[in-house]
Amino acid sequence: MSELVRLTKQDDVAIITIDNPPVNALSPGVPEGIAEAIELVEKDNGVVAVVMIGAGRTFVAGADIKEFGKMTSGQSARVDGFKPILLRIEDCRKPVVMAIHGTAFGGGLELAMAGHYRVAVPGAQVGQPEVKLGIIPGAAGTQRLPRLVGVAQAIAMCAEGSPIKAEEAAATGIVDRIVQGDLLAGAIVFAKEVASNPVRKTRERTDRLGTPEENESIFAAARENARKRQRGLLAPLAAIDAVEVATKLPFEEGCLAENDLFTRCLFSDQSKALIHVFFGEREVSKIPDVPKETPVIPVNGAAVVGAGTMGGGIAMVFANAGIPVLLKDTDQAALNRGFASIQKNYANSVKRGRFTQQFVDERLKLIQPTLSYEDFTDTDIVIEAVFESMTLKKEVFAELDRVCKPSAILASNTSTLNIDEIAASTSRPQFVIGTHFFSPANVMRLLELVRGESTGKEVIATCMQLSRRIGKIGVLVGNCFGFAGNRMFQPYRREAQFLVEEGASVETVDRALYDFGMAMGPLATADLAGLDVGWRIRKEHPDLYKPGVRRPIVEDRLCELGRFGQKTGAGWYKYDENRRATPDPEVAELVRKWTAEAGITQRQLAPEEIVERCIYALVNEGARILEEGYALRAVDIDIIYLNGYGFPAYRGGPMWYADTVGLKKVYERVCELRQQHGVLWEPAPLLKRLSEEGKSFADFHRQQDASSA
Ligand code: T1G
Repeated sequence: MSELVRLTKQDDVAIITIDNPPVNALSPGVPEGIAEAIELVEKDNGVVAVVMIGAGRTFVAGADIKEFGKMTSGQSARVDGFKPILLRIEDCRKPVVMAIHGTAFGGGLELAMAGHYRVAVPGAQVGQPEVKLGIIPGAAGTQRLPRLVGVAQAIAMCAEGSPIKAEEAAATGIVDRIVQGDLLAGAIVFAKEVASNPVRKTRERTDRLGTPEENESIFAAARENARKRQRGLLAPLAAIDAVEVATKLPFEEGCLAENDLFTRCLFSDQSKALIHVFFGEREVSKIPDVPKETPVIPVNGAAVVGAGTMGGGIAMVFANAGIPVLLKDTDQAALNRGFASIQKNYANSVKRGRFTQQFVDERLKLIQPTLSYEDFTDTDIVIEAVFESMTLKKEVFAELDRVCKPSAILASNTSTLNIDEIAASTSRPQFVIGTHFFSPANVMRLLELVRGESTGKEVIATCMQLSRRIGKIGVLVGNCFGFAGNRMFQPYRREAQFLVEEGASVETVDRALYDFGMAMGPLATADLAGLDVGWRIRKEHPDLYKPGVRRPIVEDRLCELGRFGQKTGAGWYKYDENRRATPDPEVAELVRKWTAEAGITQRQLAPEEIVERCIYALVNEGARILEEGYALRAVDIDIIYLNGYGFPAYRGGPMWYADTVGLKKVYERVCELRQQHGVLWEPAPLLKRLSEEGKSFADFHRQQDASSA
C-alpha cells in the first residue's frame, strides 16, 4: 500500500485513510493507493462495508494544484486518470461510506460522490471551487453532482465555486447523515447499518436531472448571471456547459464532454493566472527574514484613533473578528457621527443578508467609543486613522507612546506618509508599523503592511498573523512614498489623465480599462475616492513633479471648480442622487478649452493604446519597486493589485500579466512611449535587464530565492 493511503479494519468494516498533509490533496500516489485499497477490500470476505476518511484536519481538498503546471507542460498525466478509479469505487460490491470533516473540495467531493453514502460532521464544507482556479471539475463532478442535488444547485456550486456547509449538503442530498461526536465511529455505525443494502451508484441516478423544458430557463439565467457577476471569466460558462451536458447525454459521454471543457480551461491563460493567484495569496504571508517560529504578541484588544470613514471601517473589522476595540475621536459630535455611520453600515449588511441582527448586536457591543487616551493603557494594538497630515500624526503617536503599555503595537493607516518619520516621534520605533487599509476598510481584503527601518520582527509576524485573523490579506512592503500600491497607481492615473488631454473622452478611457477587466475605470475610481484627496497631496508635495516634466492639468482645475467627484455630485462625471454616473459634456468642453490653452494636440486614441499606457505604467513602476526592494516578490505586487485596486484576477496581476505578454514586448513598447512622451516613460532598469536576458518577473523572484537560500 502507498504510505499516503492506509487500509485498516474494525470488526467487518474496512477503513481507508488518506494521509497526505496538509490537506490530503490527490497528489501522485494517493489515487493509486485508493485504487489498491478498494481492490483489497473487494477480495476480503471478512469485509461487509468500507469507510473512507481523511487523516488530519480535513477530508480531500482536491487534486494537487501543484501538479497542474506539470500537466500543462506535458510532464505528468492529466486529471482524467482519476475517473476510472472513481468508477472502481462506485462499482465496489460493498457499500463505500465517505466520512467528511474539514473540506471535501474539487476532486475531494468528486471522490465522495463516487462513494455510495456520505456522512459528515457539523460545519464540514463540500464544494467544487475549481472555477476559482480558472478550470472546471475534471473528474466527473459536473456529471455526478446534478444527479445528486439537481441542476440548479449543481450549477450554483460548479459555476460560482462557493462551498456549502454539511447541513445544507444534507438538505440538498449530498450528505446522508450528520454525525455528532467522533466521525470515524459514527461512520462505522452508519456503514454497518447500510452493509446489507444494495449499493447506490450516483452515476445511475437520473431522477433529479429535470426535463429540457424545466432546465432551459435555468441554464439561460445561469449564463446571464455568470456573464454579469463573473465578467470576463471563461470557466463559469464552461462549467454551465458541462452540467447541461449531464442533462442531455449518458454519463460516459458526459464525462468525455466534461474532459474537453476541462482541458480547454486548464490550458488557458486565465487558469494559469488564477493558479498563480492561489499560491500567491499563500506566499505573501512568508517573509524571508521573519521565520514562521518568530514569536507573536498576543492581541486581545485593539484601539482606533479617528472615527472617520476609515477609522469606523477599521473598528468594524476588529469587531467582526471578535476583538474588542476602542474608538477614539477628539469630540463627542465626531464620535457620534462615526458610531452612527458604523451602525448604518451594519444595518445595510443585515439588509443584504451578510450578517444576522444578532451578529451585529454582539459586534456593536465590542466597539467602545471614547474621548480619552487614558483608556488605551491595556490595548495590544492601536491603529491611527486621523487626517493625512504629518504634524497631526506625530502628535497622536507621541501621545500613544506616553499612554500605551511597552509591548503595544503602534500602527498608522497612512496611505502615503513616511513611517520612519512617524516612528521617530516615539521612543519605541521598533513597535511602529504601517497598516494601510483600503476603503471601505470593512470590505476591501487588502492590508498593506509597511515595514519601517526599525520595525521589529515580532511586530511584523504579529501583524501578518493578525491580518488573517481579521479576514485580510496582509502584504508586507517597504517604506517609500505611496508604498507599493499607491506609488504604482500614480503613473497609472497620470496616463489616464494624459489620454483624456490627448483626445480620448473620459468614458472611453474608463471603458477600455473596464473591458480589460478592471473593476472600475481609473477616472470613475478617482471620483469615488474623491479628487480632492490627491489634490491636497499634490499641494502638500509640489516636489512630486519635477520642473519641465509634463504633469496632468485637468484634475487640479476640476478641483478648483469644487468638482471633487461623487461626494460633490460632479468630478470627471456628473452624478445623480443615487450616485449614478453620466458623462458630463461640460467636462469635455473644459478639457478641450484647457488643452488648447496648454497647446496639447488632440487625436483619436484606440482602446489598445489606452490599456497599454495605463497598464504598462503600472508594470514599469512595479519593476522599480521590485528592484529597489520595496516589494519582496512580483507576486506580492500582483496580490496587492487584485485585492486593493480591482485588477482582474484572471490576468494574474500587473506583473504576471506583463510576463504573459512577454517582457521583451512590454519593454519595447515602453521604449517607444519613452520616445513619444519623454522621461516619464524611462524604462525601469530591471525591466530592461530581464527583457534583454529573455527572463520574466517570475524568474527574477526565483533568482532572488536562489541567492537568499
Ligand atoms: N493542492 C496543492 N496544495 C494545496 C491544495 C491543493 N489542492 N490546497 C491547499 N494546498 C496547500 C497550500 O498551498 C498551503 O501550502 C497548504 O496546503 C495549506 O493551505 C480533479 C481539477 C483546503 C480550504 O481548489 O481552498 O480538484 O502555503 O493555507 O487556509 O476536478 O487550501 O503551506 O506551502 O490554504 O486551512 C480544487 C484549494 C482543486 C481547494 C484549506 N480544490 N485549497 O485552507 O490552508 S482542483 C481547491 C483550499 C480539482 C478536480 C479538480 C484551501 C483549504 P503552503 P491553506 P487553509
